[in-house]
Amino acid sequence: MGKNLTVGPPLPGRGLHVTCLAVMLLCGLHLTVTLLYYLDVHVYTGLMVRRVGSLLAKEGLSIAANNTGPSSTAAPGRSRSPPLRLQPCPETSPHLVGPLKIEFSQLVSLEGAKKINPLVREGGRFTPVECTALQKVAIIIPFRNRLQHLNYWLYYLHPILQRQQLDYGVYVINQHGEDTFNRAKLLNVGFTEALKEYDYNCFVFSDVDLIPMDDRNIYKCYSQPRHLAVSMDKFGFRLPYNQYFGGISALSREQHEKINGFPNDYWGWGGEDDDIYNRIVFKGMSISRPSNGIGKCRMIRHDRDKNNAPNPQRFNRIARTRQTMEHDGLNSLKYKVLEVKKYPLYTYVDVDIGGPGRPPSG
Ligand code: UDH
Ligand code: NGS
Repeated sequence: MGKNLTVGPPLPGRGLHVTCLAVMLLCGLHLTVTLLYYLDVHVYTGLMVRRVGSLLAKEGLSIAANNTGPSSTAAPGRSRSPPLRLQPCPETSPHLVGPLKIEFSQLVSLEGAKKINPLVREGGRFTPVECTALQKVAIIIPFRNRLQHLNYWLYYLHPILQRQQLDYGVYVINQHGEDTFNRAKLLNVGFTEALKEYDYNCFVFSDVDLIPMDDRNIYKCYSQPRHLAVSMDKFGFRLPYNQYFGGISALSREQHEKINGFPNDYWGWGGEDDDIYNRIVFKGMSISRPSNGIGKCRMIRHDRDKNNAPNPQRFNRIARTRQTMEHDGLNSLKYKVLEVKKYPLYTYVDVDIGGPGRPPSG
């Protein structure tokens, strides 16, 4: 009898049993891995959202309403790359506060601007951690000798741009030397240099002395080129004329390339923005604008700059945009970068763009 007591069933049955056991083991393993993965992503995302949410609620939003940025030095998400499964940010950011109090009675230091923007990374980069930004925006500022204006700009704009949930970078393009200023060429340089660093798909071109008075004026791109400085204090909060495209504008990479960028040949003050307007219209596009209320901006008052006298050729030039735009623009842009420096709140590009009748060095 004892001899007949076998441990398992006869051979064919035992084979089946082993297969069943193996399948069950595999299923168990699969379940465990799925569970671990699920827990990791969700616990981590949850933590991040809660951390950022409380940061924004506690510090960012309340202080932002007073026109400053978050004051905590904690920087969620910096030590670890963002989780893989972030949702796209909503069309309208929940952090916007609307009208803002903008004033220039007290001087602002770079240190002050830095302190209130602890989440901005070196070079003036920011990426929301709670969602995937809808656009990658390079903000390009033409610049020379306006440091105090730049401090105000950084102080006011960084908190606004963060509340707008943009993946953005700030590029200050400094015209080296004393030649006549050339705003539009500097903007072309900014477009080209920013693209060397990151796959930006939207470009906001802003004068250094213009601050929006409402954070619903979003620094992003639309299906048509966007004009943002529609209602400036110096013009009595109205457009000076219908075709006005100066101050702050936004073009997607495609829109900018479609018009061959901006003209390189407007030396001195005036007309380059009208040329850009012409280019847009000649390529069959139109201008999109926020409402007058949302598009309110303040300009920092200043005297006329040195080496930026009104350009006597500007009227002749804007009369010929249709012809010149084909060969003057991104396809003829020549310059020499002398230095790229990463500051905490912006990337500084010092550039030789030449002068009227003088090609760039090198
Ligand atoms: N810019 C500089 N440095 C200069 C000249 C211009 O940084 O020397 C930049 C700056 O970003 C400025 C932008 O280029 O905001 C446009 O400059 P602009 O001179 O064309 O326009 P803005 O409206 O001044 O600043 C116009 C002349 C103001 C005369 C005022 C007399 N009360
Ligand atoms: C127009 C200029 C634009 C300039 C606008 C506002 O006359 O370049 O005034 O200037 N066009 C020409 O001169 C052809 S502002 O008052 O901001 O200095 O942007």
